[in-house]
Amino acid sequence: MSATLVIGRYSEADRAALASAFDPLFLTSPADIAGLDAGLRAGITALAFKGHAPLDGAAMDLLPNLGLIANFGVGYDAIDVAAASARGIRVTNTPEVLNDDVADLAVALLLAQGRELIAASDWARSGRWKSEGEYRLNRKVSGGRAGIVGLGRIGREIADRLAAFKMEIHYFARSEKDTPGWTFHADPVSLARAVDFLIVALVGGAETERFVSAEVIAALGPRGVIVNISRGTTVDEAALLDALEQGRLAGAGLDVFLNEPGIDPRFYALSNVVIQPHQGSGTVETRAAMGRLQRDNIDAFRAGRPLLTPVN
Ligand code: 8YV
Repeated sequence: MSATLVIGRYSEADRAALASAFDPLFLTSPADIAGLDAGLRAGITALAFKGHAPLDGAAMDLLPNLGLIANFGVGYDAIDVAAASARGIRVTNTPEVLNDDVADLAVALLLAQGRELIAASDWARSGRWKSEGEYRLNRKVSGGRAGIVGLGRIGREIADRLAAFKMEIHYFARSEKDTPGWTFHADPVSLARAVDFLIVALVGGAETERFVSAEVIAALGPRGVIVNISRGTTVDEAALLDALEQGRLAGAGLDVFLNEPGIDPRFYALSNVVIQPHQGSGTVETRAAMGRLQRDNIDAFRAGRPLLTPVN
């Protein structure tokens, strides 16, 4: 027997598509695997994974015949890929199909923060526009200096969009790219010093933990704004909160946090932070494409064909 296990919270449409394609077993979190009986566990060869709860070697050991973990998401930092490789388990993700949506949200966060869209909307809705007049002046974004931390697939989409906003484009990446007119910085402190708006588009995981450090935040300075659409781990969140509270940073636009969804309540008290509930890829269209790619990888694995988007 060769069964598929599905872990995570899926939309109705994805759940239905997974059910009709694989007749799988559904669980909410990796912690639930231990509750399955040993016979069921031994029959599982493919796992459709979604979410940010850690999937480690101990969980994999509970599934002795597992051959594939198909992740729903481009970021696979929740999965211990080294542990999977050591057990001969292949891992796939869903790159490319979400680039546009995540880049769109980064631009939206930048504009919402600079133009104070949330507070200005409240001003109109609450009747203050009518009783008190014009909303206060805010901050111009077009023509400013943007720094992209991580010029991968999503970072490049963000940079292309910001170039259309007549922004000066600076970036940090592991190596200089062929991007005429954009300025490469080999170190993030130098990047932060050169710009007003810092947009974080790094991959998650141990290697990039607190990459946007207290030193980077200090280099950005009191006119600086940080936008993060990557992972909460990539920014030193304690340093970010301190700087925002003490006026050493102008503001932030954040789609990702540590300990989602139970984020640090200090964020809620900050009117200069635009908060989004990790919804970068959260459109009907993109989530459908991500689900399709996840299922196509499982189909390929089951048929013995090359995986579409392998990670290891
Ligand atoms: C999540 C994401 O995967 O693709 C990623 O890396 O962060 C998101 O698209 C999605 O929310 C499912 O958990």
